Amino acid sequence: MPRALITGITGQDGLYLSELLLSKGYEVYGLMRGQNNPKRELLEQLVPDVHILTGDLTDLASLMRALAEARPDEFYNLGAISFVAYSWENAHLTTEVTGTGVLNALEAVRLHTLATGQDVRFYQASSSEMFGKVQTVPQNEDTLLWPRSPYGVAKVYGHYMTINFRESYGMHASSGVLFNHESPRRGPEFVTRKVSQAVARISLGLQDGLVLGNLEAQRDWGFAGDYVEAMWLMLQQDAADDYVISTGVTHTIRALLDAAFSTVGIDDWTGYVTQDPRFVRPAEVDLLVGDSTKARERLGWAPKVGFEELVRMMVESDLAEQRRISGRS
Ligand code: NDP
Ligand code: GDR
Repeated sequence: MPRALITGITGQDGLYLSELLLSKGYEVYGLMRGQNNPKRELLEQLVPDVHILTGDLTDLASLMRALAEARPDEFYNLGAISFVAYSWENAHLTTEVTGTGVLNALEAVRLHTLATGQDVRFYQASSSEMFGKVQTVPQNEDTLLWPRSPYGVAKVYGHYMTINFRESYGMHASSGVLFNHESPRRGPEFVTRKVSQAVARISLGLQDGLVLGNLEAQRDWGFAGDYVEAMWLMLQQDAADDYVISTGVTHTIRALLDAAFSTVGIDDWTGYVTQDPRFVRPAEVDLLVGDSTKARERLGWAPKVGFEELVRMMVESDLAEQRRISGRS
């Protein structure tokens, strides 16, 4: 039975990836931080077969302990401070967790291999945010990186450190440059879930309106369930490498609003949405659209869920949740 250790187990991707690996017969270990993590209950409810270990990406010894206990064949480093807007206000902390945390994870795996002789394949959760002020459209594995946020800068560090460990120590370390991927499990601070939750509440008469920032930004949005499959595929290859994972189709926030409101029968949303500079970022990433030709040709990976279906899935899930919470139909 193959064994896997996942950091960021309580996040959106951690949940989908652990379900995928469990369905493939893996023994799955998840690293959870904090002495009383509020997400523990949900984790135990959704994936009761995951073995929970405590640890933190900023604490090398805790990672080494987790590795000694899990003895994984595969290590998926999904843990991060992942909210881009937050990273300007907490730049140093973001650097420590999202950037230096990757070095800690790589070092822990390297030292574990030296001590035990066990080879561990490593996955790093890199991001399209690294492309930032995009130098080509669409973006692929050769596009120059030009991050625009402390989060993006930290991810670039983790990305190059992963490549460096592969080249310096021959580690099977792959980096997935994933574009935005969403789901009903997306955190409510991210724009897709903020919109789907608000649209559900507005249609049930529980909320009057929605306040957003930049409506012109464009994102290449896919479904998280499809994207965790690409992570797993990367670690099944003979040689480690880097891959862009995306749908190749980009939409504005306005198009997201069109799709979400139309799900509840509202064609003109302008009366519900206002803009506030509070949600506008100091530097924006205007046009993200990925080219996943390499992943398609070498991994045989392609996204299954399209934009309209994804938005509908999220709004319908939030409608069901809001009906349950409020008792309204
Ligand atoms: P989430 O924000 O949902 O999850 C982040 C996870 O990291 C949580 O489990 C969180 O734990 C954990 N974490 C935070 N700080 C630490 C720490 N100090 N030590 C250990 N774990 C920590 O992110 P996603 O699931 O959406 O994303 C997974 C990874 O993929 C992240 O690295 C993200 O940056 C990256 N990524 C995501 C994309 C997306 O569109 N979703 C696109 C490209 C990259 P806790 O619950 O305790 O806060
Ligand atoms: P992003 O996701 O920054 O791309 O990072 P987010 O959903 O936060 O923002 C997407 C775009 O929407 C615009 N926007 C708003 N965003 C938020 N959160 N709230 C608002 O009110 C709002 N109004 C407009 C933003 O300006 C932006 O252009 C996500 C994270 O998962 C990262 O961890 C990951 O690396 C990248 O995707 C790829």
